Amino acid sequence: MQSYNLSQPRIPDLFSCFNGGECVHPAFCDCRRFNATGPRCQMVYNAGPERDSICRAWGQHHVETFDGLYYYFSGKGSYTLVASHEPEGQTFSVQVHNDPQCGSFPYTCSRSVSVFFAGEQELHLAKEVTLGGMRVQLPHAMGSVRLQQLAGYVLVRHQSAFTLAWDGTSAVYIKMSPEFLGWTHGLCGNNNADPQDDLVTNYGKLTDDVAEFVHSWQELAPNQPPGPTSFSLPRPPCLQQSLGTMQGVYDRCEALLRPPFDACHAYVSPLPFTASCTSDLCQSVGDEATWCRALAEYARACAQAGQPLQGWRTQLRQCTIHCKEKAFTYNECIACCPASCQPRASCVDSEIACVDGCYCPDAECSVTGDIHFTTFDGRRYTFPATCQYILAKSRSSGTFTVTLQNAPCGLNQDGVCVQSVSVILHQDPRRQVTLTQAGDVLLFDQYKVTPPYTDDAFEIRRLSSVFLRVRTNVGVQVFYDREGLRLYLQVDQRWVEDTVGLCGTFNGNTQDDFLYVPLPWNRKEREKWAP
Ligand SMILES: [Ca+2]
Ligand SMILES: [Ca+2]
Repeated sequence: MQSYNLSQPRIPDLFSCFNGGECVHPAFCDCRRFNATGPRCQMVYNAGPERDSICRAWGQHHVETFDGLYYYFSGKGSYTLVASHEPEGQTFSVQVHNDPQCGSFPYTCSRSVSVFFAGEQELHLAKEVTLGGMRVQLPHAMGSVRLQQLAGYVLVRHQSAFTLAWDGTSAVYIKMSPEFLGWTHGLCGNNNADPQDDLVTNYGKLTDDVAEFVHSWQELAPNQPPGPTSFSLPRPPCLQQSLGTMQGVYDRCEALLRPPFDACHAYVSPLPFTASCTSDLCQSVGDEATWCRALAEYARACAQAGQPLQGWRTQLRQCTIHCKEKAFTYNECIACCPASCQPRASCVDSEIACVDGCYCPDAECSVTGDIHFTTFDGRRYTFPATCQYILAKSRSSGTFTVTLQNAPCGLNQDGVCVQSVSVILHQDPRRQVTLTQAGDVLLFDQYKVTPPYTDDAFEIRRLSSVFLRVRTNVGVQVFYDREGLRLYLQVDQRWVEDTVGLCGTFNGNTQDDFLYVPLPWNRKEREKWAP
């Protein structure tokens, strides 16, 4: 409960403490509200047992270290978030650049991140991605580093060191690979699983003074002239608030202590996020978008810990996200490494589980008329060749393959039509269904069946006088209208990042739909896919 006395006149610096702390004596902060610690309540430990050792820096002022120490930092410059001090092997560092002019709205201020790898040019993540000042198209590979776009995020994976996710505006998440246990320093701490020893300055001093610690990691921005860097005592964001205002701020941020957020309390502590939310609301005068964004940070931490709070935005209507692209839907947890990814070669030990954002729901690829294709991601093209092609298949497994046989058709045989479509599961000819333009439904490429037909792998039905549907038990279905020359192939979310063929790479990015020709294919298969 509150420790202040309502009958007393308000002392001007009641909120001269951080993180929900209240000044009860000129030299004493009561930090109990959010279990904060430090002389001015600058820190909150995240005791959640399932935190995934991710360092997070969001808004302009919030950092939670790899080991789970949250602190408010009021810096307006550039800072080293994480750097390795491994004696040998690759070295790298990640810097964050705050907005020196940031005023009321911490999530709309500018922010960017620089990643430096030994022997490489600066990789700069802002609204765009640049390498040595040149814009980079994603996906992109450079040495052992791979860059990828996923929903609104840019993912940077270093094969043996870390994965970094940048949300495009203010938040950056970094997860180190196990070999780096204890081998980092910077604002993200030393990554040794002990939250008590994270505030080590760049001159090796363990301190409990957040301001001294943060200042020691300040860097000159790449194009900033050298000069004196300011180092003033940080000012708590709620310093000037009235008691009544603070009651309202607490009440709104303590939404994180109630349903639906309580479903995650056992895994990730909500207290650092409740505390950071109050700072954000004091700074932004209670702005609703800021409030939603502050709550979203806890939801992200839960999703990253494998406990996504599905549907929290529908329960708090104000926080609903409307996707710009009509075909996309909002998803709390888009897998960074799909479950279908076998072998998990592209997924390193340091993988961040998932990110939130607008993404393609189950995807549909279509082939219509004179062989007009629309890929899973919505890219359109025409490809009127007559041959057999792979429409789509799992890139990493043989779980499904859908092939297409085109043939000349039309009055003068000058058009091209789908002659047949086949669905093959587990590369097993006994698990094959073929629909032909003549109207036949064939099993194993030879036995005719009449729909409705069901076995352990397929369900074949006539949906209308013209549409046939083949549904599989692996999240793939085909709709075929032989008279109307229409063919639709639907795959569900488990196939994100795991399709190739004429339907493209299902990953929300139309740019790479023609890029992948996976190497392990044998020649016979490759010829099927492209002439
Ligand atoms: Ca530590
Ligand atoms: Ca694609």
